[in-house]
Amino acid sequence: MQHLNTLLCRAVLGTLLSLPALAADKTVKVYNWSDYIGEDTIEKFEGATGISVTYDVFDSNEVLEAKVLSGQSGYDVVVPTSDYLARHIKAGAYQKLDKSKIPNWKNLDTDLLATLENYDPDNAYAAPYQWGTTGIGYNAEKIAALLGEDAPTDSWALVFDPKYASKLKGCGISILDSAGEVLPLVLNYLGLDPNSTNPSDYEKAEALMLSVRDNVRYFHSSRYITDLANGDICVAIGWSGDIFQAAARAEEAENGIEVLYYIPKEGTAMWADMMAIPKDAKNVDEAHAWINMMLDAQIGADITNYVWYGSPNKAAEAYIDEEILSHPGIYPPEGTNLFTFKVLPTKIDRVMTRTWTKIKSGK
Ligand code: SPD
Repeated sequence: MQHLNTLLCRAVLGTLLSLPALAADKTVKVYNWSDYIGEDTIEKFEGATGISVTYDVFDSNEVLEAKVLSGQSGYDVVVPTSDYLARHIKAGAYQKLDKSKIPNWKNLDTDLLATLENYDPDNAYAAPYQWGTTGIGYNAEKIAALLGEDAPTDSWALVFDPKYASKLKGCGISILDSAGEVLPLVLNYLGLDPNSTNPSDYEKAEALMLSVRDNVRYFHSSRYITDLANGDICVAIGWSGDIFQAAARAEEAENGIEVLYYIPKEGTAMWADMMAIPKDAKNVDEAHAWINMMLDAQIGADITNYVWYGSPNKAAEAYIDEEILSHPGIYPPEGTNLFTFKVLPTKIDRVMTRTWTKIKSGK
């Protein structure tokens, strides 16, 4: 009898001990941009769903694309920008969303969804996550000290004109490390089509970039947040929310550095990053649960309130800080000079990649 009791106790204990293990069996693997989620978003998702999250980050579409197009991404949810998403859809890299598992879809801004149909007809494969612009972040005091009243802090000339860039070499200029992000901005600055399919336009962009190349401290797509905040660089071509995060970090550090962001008057890119489920996803229900939770009004607002990017979530606006909703750098006013990225022919992609390699190597 004693023996039987011991066995029963062990069995009950064994079952109890294995319960958390069972809960932890539900998992979702998410691959998102760095510095792009609320402080406690993952924790809240895990608490509400019992699904544990593996969360990895990247800082360029090119890096994400290599994984997704390999067909073995290893992730359940990834977040490409809309133009890359379109390419991936054509390559058959994603599965269609089951919207019956995303009741929060109703929270999305229908005008934005209509625009995004240019990349993903019927919004069949992806849900918008956040959107933003590409612009210039700068250290107000250093730029004023080096360029005085001449500082063109409303123009790409601050970086793309050697007259100014050469004076900023010492304090540090950084540029996003991506052909697809930067070459359209250069073409647009030159008065050319930012989505040009003419190879000779890329030669012009290359010539301009080589004329300022020596003044660029580095090409990188995430390091500039910390470096702007610390004063290790003074100008960055970067993404809106990242620059605002740099400004917030400097403010928190009380280091006397004021980081500002502007959308250059010549115009810039506006883009949206999209949540999609790769073909090789192993946890498809959990991926839908993740997407649904990101589209919750409060969670969506928490993300925007933390990362300072625009929200695609209309219902979230009730919870987004007024300072953000009325910020022209985050929600650009009507009439701001903005363009979107188009999907370019593969031949032009190759031209862009070659051009970028030459620019970076300085030859
Ligand atoms: N740190 C988050 C940055 C998100 C940037 N997405 C950019 C896409 C631009 N085409």
